[in-house]
Amino acid sequence: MPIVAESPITKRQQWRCGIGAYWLALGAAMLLGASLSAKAGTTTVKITDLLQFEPKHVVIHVGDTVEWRNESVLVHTVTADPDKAARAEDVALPRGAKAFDSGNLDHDAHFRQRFSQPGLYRYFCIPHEATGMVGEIEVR
Ligand SMILES: [Cu+2]
Repeated sequence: MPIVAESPITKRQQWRCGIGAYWLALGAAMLLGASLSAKAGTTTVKITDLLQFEPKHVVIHVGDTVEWRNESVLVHTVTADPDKAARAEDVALPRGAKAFDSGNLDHDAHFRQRFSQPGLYRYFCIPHEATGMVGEIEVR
């Protein structure tokens, strides 16, 4: 009775298989990396009962979005409009950036703003500007 040997996998075939897996893994990693870098981020800023934006200063990248969430019981605004500020120093907009204003945000409401111009944005809350309710977004 003849012994049927299983076809042996040569060293060369093993090597090829290893190289193929390597390139497949590398390609998958590159695709993942590309999709992660292409996806713009969202940063959350909380509006607190202490009449503060938390964090007060955030750093984001061009194209990112900031979402403010009103976690306090009071009405607040997120306003970066020089025409609505009592004090000029409470607002800053990079050259070419448009003013924005969330309008009144009730408890649990949120407001999103995407930033496409790099630079420093300083904004305030209309009802609480006098108490120093000011925040900053640094867009790099
Ligand atoms: Cu406020």
